[in-house]
Amino acid sequence: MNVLLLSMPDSFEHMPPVAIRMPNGALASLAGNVDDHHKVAVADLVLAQSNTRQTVERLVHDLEPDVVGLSVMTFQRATAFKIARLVRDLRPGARIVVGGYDPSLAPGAYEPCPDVEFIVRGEGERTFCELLRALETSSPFHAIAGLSYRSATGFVANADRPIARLASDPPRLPNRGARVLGGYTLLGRSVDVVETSRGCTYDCSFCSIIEMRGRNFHPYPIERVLADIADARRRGEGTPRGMGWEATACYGGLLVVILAARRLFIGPEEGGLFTLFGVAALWTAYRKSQVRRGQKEFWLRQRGR
Ligand code: B12
Ligand code: SF4
Repeated sequence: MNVLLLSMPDSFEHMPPVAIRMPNGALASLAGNVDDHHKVAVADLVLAQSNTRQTVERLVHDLEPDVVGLSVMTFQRATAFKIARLVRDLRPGARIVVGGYDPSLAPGAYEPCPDVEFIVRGEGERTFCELLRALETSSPFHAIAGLSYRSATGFVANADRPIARLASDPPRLPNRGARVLGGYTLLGRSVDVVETSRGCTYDCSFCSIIEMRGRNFHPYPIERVLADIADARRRGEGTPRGMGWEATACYGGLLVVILAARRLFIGPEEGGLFTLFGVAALWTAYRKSQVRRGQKEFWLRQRGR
């Protein structure tokens, strides 16, 4: 089957696309874990913010997807509905699946969007793989854990899928080769993401992670992390050198500029803030020197710690 996986174009607050255009690691992970005979394409629409409609039209036209998957965070829900509608208009026979934080945490919110037929709740690799098998063989959906599927009376929610045991039974590596758009950058440098663990043992009030998967922590085996880094490097989207610390460095520099501007235009800052910026500047200089000495760093995508 032809499968098109889309992340939403919306960015928010401290993630303006001029500074950060990250690949969605979840979609590459899903692409790497479906059966090999499927033709999967991943498109991060944050790379097409200014021409989202045209990009979706082109992708649907060129790739003729049988299944379209949308990865959605809460603040992206309205966009997801619009994109689902657009896909439905362009390709009425495509089966539309949503996954990610918003559909997992608020599946009921998708009842009024008739274009969405399936919700993958929680971790998606296995559920999505089994859904594709069921669609391909016209099998029933009721035995697929973690799936909600639309019936005449609304969504039917199957049992939850247990959390993946990453140490003993990790998903296969992400398929970065499935990406069909390019230009991922962090502060002007190419970037990629590598997953080291899932879950968290904390419970910050603003964070959805405990609600999403419970309070737990699962690291990948280190060999798997190294293989993933090697794959990211081979694919060439990210240059695994100094990336994480460049971010620190640039933020530090930015803070100093903001401080200077505020002192000039607003007046002296309080001592605490001044100290904070001073520490940031020192940290910046320290990390910059390490990067210059060739220290290799990555933007590690880690759920929790
Ligand atoms: C790493 C991370 C980032 C990285 C993203 C790296 C990347 N692009 O991959 C960066 C720093 C860029 C980032 C940015 C933001 N993030 Co963030 N981020 C996380 C973090 C720590 C891990 C997410 C992750 O990669 N998990 C690993 C992957 C494999 O798991 P997953 O994403 O859950 O995907 C699985 C399932 O959800 C499902 N799935 C997901 N999509 C789909 C789609 C389909 C079709 C299917 C079938 C399944 C499916 O299957 C996947 C594989 O198992 C989480 C918090 C946490 N501890 O988990 C917050 C989190 C996801 N971020 C969040 C937010 C709010 C943001 C920002 C909006 C912050 C901001 N203020 O700007 C921006 C949005 C940027 C953007 N436009 O996408 C929220 C989302 C909350 C919500 N309810 O929607 C979280 C949950 C933190 C929180 N505060 O609660 N983030
Ligand atoms: S993932 Fe980060 S923000 Fe969320 S509960 Fe854990 S420590 Fe807090």
